[in-house]
Amino acid sequence: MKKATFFAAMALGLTACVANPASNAPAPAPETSAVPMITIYHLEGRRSERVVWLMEELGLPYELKYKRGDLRGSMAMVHALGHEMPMVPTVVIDDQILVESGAIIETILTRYAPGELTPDIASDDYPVHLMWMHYAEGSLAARLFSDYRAWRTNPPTERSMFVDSEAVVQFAENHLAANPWFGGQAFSSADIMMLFPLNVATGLNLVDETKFPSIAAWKEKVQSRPAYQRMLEVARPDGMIGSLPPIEVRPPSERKPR
Ligand SMILES: N[C@@H](CCC(=O)N[C@@H](CS)C(=O)NCC(=O)O)C(=O)O
Repeated sequence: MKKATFFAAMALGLTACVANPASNAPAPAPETSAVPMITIYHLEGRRSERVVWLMEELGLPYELKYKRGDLRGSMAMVHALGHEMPMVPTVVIDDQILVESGAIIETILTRYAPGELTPDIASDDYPVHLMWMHYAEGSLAARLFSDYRAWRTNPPTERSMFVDSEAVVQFAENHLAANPWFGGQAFSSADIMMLFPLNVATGLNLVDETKFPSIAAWKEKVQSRPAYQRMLEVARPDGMIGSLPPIEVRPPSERKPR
């Protein structure tokens, strides 16, 4: 059983050309820092898969640390780092310890792969992409897990008047009914951020999967990407382990009129 897996660096296509409005000459490409070893502390089937998937999409080298089939053992490796916020993913770049998957992804893209998996900053897609980058954790995952806790401890019998799991997933469904990707016209890191919570939504039975056909079609598309498949091979070799139990009954999806 491997504790760490190393991947060889692949050729990078990192140049991005931005027009310089002042001189009409092409602006210099953003500088790409040399890529140091990036160590990803991982739990199978959890948010750290985002970072592994990103690295596979970019063909960047990384070291993956986890105990296969042993979520507690993998968490113990994170605790051993001594960081005050032991969460997964934790990523070490040079000697700096980082948490928060969205911030980790943005750091890696901005420093080591500028212009990759991000719409042009001047395009209409850019703010949309950035919104989904943040929505994934800020509104979607947060509300899914708060509903999950409520339904496990004190199951509601009526639909909440607040924005609930169904509403946060519906917003994503509506976007995908009109756009091929969360970042608009092209696959981007927003798609990488959004997959985990959308799998949580259906996996824990927080929403009725059949009501969200655009999300289902998008999941098939992203999960068949070669980089996603490579991620599964190294980061989830035995399939999903230690899943939380799904909720049994959801409240009715119709809201009572106020
Ligand atoms: N917003 C954080 C959430 C990180 C998080 O909660 N990770 C879970 C695994 S998916 C974790 O570390 N759980 C262990 C714990 O809460 O003790 C991110 O996106 O990285």
